[in-house]
Amino acid sequence: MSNINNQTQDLYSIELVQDLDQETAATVSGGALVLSSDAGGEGTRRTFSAARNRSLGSFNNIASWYEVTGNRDWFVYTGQNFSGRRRRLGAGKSNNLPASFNDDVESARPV
Ligand SMILES: [Ca+2]
Repeated sequence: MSNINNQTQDLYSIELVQDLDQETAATVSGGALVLSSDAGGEGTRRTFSAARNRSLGSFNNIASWYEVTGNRDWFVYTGQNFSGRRRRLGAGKSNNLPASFNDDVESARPV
């Protein structure tokens, strides 16, 4: 009986470790997307580094400028849950968002 319990625990442990590894790998390889509320990197800045940012929360429809750190491109979307229009932002780049995405980004993820 104690063997069964131990095995069950081991399985949970393995699952947790795998989840952490995937999250960590995505974070490391994906770098981060830095957004700011005003053009030119001014205003309030927020850094997104999760593999899947289904909603930017209080930062929805606010970003006017971006910077992509790390070596992976990012997608930003005008809708939550990666819906609406999509724009690819190049790794290592920073710029004002194009007019059609200005104050209109609600989700983001590394490519
Ligand atoms: Ca703005």
